[in-house]
Amino acid sequence: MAAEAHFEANRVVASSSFSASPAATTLSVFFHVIMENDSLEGGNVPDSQLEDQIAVMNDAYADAGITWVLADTQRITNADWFNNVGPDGSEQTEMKGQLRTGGAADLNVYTVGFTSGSSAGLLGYSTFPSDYEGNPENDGVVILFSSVPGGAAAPFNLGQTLTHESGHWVGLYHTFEGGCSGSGDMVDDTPAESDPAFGCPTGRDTCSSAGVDPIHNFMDYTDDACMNEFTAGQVARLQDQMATYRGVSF
Ligand SMILES: *[C@@H]1O[C@H](CO)[C@@H](O)[C@H](O)[C@H]1NC(C)=O
Ligand SMILES: [Ca+2]
Ligand SMILES: [Ca+2]
Ligand SMILES: [Zn+2]
Repeated sequence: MAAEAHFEANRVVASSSFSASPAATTLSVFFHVIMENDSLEGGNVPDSQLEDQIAVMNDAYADAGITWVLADTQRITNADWFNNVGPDGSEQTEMKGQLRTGGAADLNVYTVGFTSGSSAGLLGYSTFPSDYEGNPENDGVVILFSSVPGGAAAPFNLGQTLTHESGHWVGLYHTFEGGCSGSGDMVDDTPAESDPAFGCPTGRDTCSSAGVDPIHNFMDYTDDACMNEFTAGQVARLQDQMATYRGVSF
């Protein structure tokens, strides 16, 4: 709520919108491939999969006015980070402190294994634009290495994990944020849903308010093959979030 109050008070309205010409801004992506060893199972994601990942992102964000460009890839062998890095804890502080590069508008992506402890089983996590100023070193997205296109994490291996996590990074909440009541995800054209949807449950409708659950939205928890949209309202929000907190103009 504090973040939303700050956003309302400081909102920079981006110049373009969903209905206007979409081409607008180009953002750099820095991949940090964290490996346990040199094998594919050890996290050594090939360049071809990273390039395919960027292509998936560019399809997803085509109507949002964002083009992603792969700026650099670095490969680091560190079994502790690969296995244990989570949203809390010393591994994350250490890893990002040593590796993060660029400024507020540069997307740093760390691919890891999430095999142990509190991180076990995660697909990914991200910071929000409004977090940047207070902790720039922590800014970025951490994803499961096998969630990229061609990875082993079916049904989450078509690259939509990074679409979803970068959705947070550009300022979007989950479509199920807040459940059925209140302002939910702060976006008017995403129907409210009570909790995350999994798989691809066509027709799911968990809130009595108008509209079926937005199961095809990138900000739900459905399978990669089920996700295919950001709404016009999400595009307006993310453009204003990026203008307000990351200095990006559209
Ligand atoms: C590399 O790491 C993976 C993942 O932990 C493991 O399954 C594999 O046995 C390791 N390979 C070698 C050669 O150490
Ligand atoms: Ca909504
Ligand atoms: Ca409904
Ligand atoms: Zn999420």
